[in-house]
Amino acid sequence: MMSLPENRKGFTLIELLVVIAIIAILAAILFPVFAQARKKARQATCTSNLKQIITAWLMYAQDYDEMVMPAYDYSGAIPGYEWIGWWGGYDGARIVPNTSYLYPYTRHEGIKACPSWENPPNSWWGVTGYGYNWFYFPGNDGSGLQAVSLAAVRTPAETVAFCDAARIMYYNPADPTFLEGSAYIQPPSFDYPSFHARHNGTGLVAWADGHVKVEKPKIMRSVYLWGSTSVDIVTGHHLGDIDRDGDPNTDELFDLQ
Ligand SMILES: [Ca+2]
Repeated sequence: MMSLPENRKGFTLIELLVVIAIIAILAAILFPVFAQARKKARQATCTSNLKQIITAWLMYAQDYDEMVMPAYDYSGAIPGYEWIGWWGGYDGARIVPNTSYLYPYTRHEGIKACPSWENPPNSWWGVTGYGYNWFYFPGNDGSGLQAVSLAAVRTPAETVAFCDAARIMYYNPADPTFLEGSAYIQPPSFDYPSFHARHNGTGLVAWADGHVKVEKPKIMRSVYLWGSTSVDIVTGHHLGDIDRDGDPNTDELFDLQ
């Protein structure tokens, strides 16, 4: 009968432990890489969503004599609640996405959701991701939302149309720092930072010329929301403004100039 040579004893406990340790070290190195890759994939989906939205927005303007898409003002629906939206009409109970201005061009409700939005969204009213530059685009002369011509936008490549957006429900007595999605983005002068940097500290912006780009949120005030919310709460939620000149009183990337 053949017997195994003396030097073939199988693994010793030490060898086994070393192998396990190496596997653990490799896993520790690779798992963050996988997580990073997942984040990047989500950002790519988000970029694609915004690209479809801004393309549909430009197509809408082409079909309506160069007048840009208006916004819906549902503020009367809940007394005291400021509520502007763009992805559907309100039927008295909820937002109906397939009635939105852009739906004939997108034919897909899913593009309104950012895959990196992890908070439970108030999706029944459709606030799951992207805010519209509602103040300058539909235009507001104090008497309500007004139509604006695409030709009135002097620098489309430097004018925000849509972006990752969320907002602090500062007047929610149960939790004054509760974050919810926002279907509108406020310009810096509103003192209501709602640009949401949910992709590794950056957020995505769709500009009026049709391109989509990452931006870093700007913090330009010492307190926010009319002096009642600390910078820590704002930055803790990854919120900020989109701005170029560092002056919170000018809306150079939002106004039509
Ligand atoms: Ca500014």
